[in-house]
Amino acid sequence: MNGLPRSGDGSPEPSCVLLSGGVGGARMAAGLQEALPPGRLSVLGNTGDDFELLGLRVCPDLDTLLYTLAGRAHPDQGWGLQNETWQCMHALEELGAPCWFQLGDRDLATHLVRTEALKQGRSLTGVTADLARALGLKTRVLPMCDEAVGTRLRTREGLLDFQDYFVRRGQRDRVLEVEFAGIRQARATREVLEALAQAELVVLAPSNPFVSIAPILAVPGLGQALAQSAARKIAVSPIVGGRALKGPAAAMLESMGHEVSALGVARLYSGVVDEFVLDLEDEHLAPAVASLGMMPRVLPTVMSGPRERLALARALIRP
Ligand code: FO1
Repeated sequence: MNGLPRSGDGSPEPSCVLLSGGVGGARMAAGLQEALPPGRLSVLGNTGDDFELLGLRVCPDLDTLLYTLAGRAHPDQGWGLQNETWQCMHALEELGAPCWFQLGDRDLATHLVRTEALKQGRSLTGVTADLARALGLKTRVLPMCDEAVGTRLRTREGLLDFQDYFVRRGQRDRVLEVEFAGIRQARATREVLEALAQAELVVLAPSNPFVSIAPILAVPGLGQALAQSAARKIAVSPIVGGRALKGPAAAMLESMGHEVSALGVARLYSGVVDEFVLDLEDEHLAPAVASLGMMPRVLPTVMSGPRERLALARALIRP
C-alpha cells in the first residue's frame, strides 16, 4: 500500500476533475492525464472565450484542451495545431475577410465539424465528446455548459468581447470589470454534475482566475455542486513571483484592485478550495495562505515541459 486514497473501483489513484482555461489549464490537464489511469480525468473547459467567426463556432479553450491532450497542439504557442498550414487564411486575406483571428487549415476542419453538428441540434457537450473520441482521447473534455456564454470586459473603451480584448486589441486595455453575458440562462450539464459527484480530487488549474476559472464557477448549479462535493479541492497559482507565466492575469489583478501575487489569487479562492499551491519562489506567502483557511503547498509549478507538468500532477494527486 502506498497510502494513496482508494477509488470506488479499487484503484489507488483518485477520480479527478480539472477546471481549466487557456494554455496553462491545458498543460495541467496533460500532466494529470499522464499521471492518472486512462479515463480517470474529466476536464471542465471554459467556454466564455467562445465566439462566432465567418459563421463558425470557435471554442478556443476546448480546442486547446483537445489538441494538447491528443499531443497535437502547437508546441510553442500552445493553441492551434502543430504542422499547421494557412492556405485558407491567405485566401481569406485576398478576399478582404477578417483575418485578425487565425484559424489554420486543419483547425478549420474541427470548426466545420463542430458548427455543422451544432446546427443539426447536437449539444456542445455531445460534439466535444465526438471530437475527443475522434482524437483517441480517454479523458473526458466537458464544456462548462451547453448554452452560449460570452465573457465581456469593461474597459475605458467600453465593453469588449473577450477575443476583441485578447487577440484583436492585444490585451492592451485596462480591465475594470468582467461579466459573463448569458450566464443566468446557463445550467450545469448532467455530465458536469456527474463528474463532480464522482470526483475525489478537484483541481483549479493555474489559469486566469477572472476569465478562465470564474466563468466556470459562475455557471448556475456548478459552483454549488463543487461546494457540496466531498473531494479534496486544490488550486494552483497562475502567479509566480508576482508575474503571470502567460497572459493578462497579473494586469487584471492590479487593475481590479487585488494584490498582484499568489496571495492575491488565494484570496479569490478562499472558501472554494482546501489547498492552495504556491511556487517555490513564493514560499514566504505560505503563512498568509494558511491564515485564509487553506493548506498551503509549496511545489515547483512552472510547467516548462512534459517532465515538469507530470511531476506537478503527481504531487497534486498525492495528499
Ligand atoms: N490567439 C491569438 O493570440 N491569436 C490568434 O490568432 C488565435 C487564434 C486561435 C485559433 C484557434 C484557437 O483555438 C485559439 C486561438 N488563439 C489565438 C488563442 C485564444 O485566443 C486563447 O487561447 C484563448 O481564448 C485564451 O485562453
